[in-house]
Amino acid sequence: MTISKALTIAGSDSGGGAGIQADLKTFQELGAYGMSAITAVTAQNTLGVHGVYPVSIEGIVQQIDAIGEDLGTDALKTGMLFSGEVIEAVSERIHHYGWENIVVDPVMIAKGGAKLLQDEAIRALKEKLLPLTSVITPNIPEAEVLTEMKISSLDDRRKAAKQLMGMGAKAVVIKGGHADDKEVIDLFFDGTTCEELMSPRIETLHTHGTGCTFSAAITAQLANGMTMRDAVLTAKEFIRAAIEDGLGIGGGHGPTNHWAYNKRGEK
Ligand code: PXL
Repeated sequence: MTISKALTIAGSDSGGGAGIQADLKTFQELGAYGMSAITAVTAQNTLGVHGVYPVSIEGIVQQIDAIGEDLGTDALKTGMLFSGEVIEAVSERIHHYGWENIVVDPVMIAKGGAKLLQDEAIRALKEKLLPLTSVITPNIPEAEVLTEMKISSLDDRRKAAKQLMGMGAKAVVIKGGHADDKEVIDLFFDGTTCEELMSPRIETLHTHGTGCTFSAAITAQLANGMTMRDAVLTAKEFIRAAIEDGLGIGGGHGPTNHWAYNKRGEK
């Protein structure tokens, strides 16, 4: 049996709904062996981010090297990278190991407004990480920051996706959750086809970690050998089930249900 391996380079969420914790749970559910390099520790629950403790560059690089020199990986995702310095170091290591299937979730701010990426880091993200990226998965506010354009219409989203491809990403998913369309329209663009992927909008407060979970599901399925389009389609089903069957825990923005996708398959 060959084991699919997936690595997440991201922040820790003590509340377990987002970050490294969401990624590893998602990898496990989709049958990929999960590994992590932690970039920052957050003290966090469903009510908000109470503290951010960055890991040193040396500490981050050493975690990545520990994996690169022994286990290797079939796919990886980046989440909270926090600073330009971290982005430069992580990009350099990805290049060094020649890793493929690079999923970039350009995490910028947490739901409560806490900054998970410093402003100066945007340039490093565009110049160093985007050229290595297999797929980038911004929401609309993140896509606006990266492209420096206001995104209102669906046509704006198409233009933004093309611009992100022009910066080096091989595929783009602009997530439609933040738009006010009746249905959620995620735009998938891989350089040849530009597709609108629709799903029903689910009214809930419990969406903490949805971006992390979605990009982790893509990563796991790329590690499993799926094509990009199929990986994105599975990730949509995974996150839909996880939101629909929410856990209802915590007093604020609660986590999604990482078991839901597989539990449905068992019925
Ligand atoms: O969902 C973005 C995100 C990513 N990574 C960490 C987080 C959050 C949101 O709160 O805490 C560690």
